[in-house]
Amino acid sequence: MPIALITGATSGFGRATAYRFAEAGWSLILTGRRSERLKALESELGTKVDILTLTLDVRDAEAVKAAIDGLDARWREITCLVNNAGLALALEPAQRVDLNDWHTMIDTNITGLVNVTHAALPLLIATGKGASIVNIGSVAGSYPYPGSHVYGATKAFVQQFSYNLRCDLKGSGVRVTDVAPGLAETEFMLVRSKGDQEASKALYDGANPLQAEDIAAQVFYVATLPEHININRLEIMPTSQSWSPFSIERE
Ligand code: NDP
Ligand code: 8X3
Repeated sequence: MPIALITGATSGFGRATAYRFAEAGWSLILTGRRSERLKALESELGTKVDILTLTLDVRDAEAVKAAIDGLDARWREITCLVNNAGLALALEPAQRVDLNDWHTMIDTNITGLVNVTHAALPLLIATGKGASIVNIGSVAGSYPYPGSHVYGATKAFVQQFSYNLRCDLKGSGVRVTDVAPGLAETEFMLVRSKGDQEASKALYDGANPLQAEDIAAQVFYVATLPEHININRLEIMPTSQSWSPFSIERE
């Protein structure tokens, strides 16, 4: 069975993606920082498919390299890497943000994604045709909005890094896709608001947002297309979400 390596599998898109791939019988390498959630996934999915869990902070380049380099032969033939681990912080405007929040987003969404990609690339290239990297970007990488500051900028990085990887991977058979969701109901807003359940509820209430399973279905679709097809970018919004006019300050 093919193997998928999914980062941030303990919640939201990553967790739903683990379930989607398991439904199709894929073997799974699941990572996240919360080992109790990884254990729960192991017992929920481990009866159906082979699962290896790795408690890992993607920001720790050495730990990421050691974990991936240390995979034994049975787990090295990775067909799909889903770079999903990420977060937004700081709802305030840029001028009021705690600098640590900006660093955490950059360290996770950019450095973490790069750490995992760098460590996994040799394995994906060895798999060759049919292999893919699915990077979870965001609509925030393309469209500015107040309070997006560094978060949106990290997702713009994800988009351009995905395109640039494609150039270098030419001839390897490895595909790269930037999956860019809009409003989706996960623990995302709970993390962004630093635990404010009410803020999270208020964001999603009545908005009919995307659900984690909607994104998981798209990730699975992208990764299981015939090997000659590469979707470069897949942008997905709930029907309820669209754009506003430019904001103009008048004297
Ligand atoms: P969740 O908060 O539900 O899940 C985030 C996942 O990322 C968790 O499994 C968390 O695991 C993991 N994670 C966070 N930081 C780290 C870290 N340092 N090391 C390892 N794992 C980490 O949010 P979503 O499912 O919504 O978010 C998944 C991705 O989707 C993110 O990249 C996000 O930016 C993106 N996204 C989300 C949208 C939304 O509206 N929900 C829309 C567009 C993009 P743990 O805490 O156990 O480490
Ligand atoms: C999350 C989607 O619209 O909150 O990446 O920025 S949005």
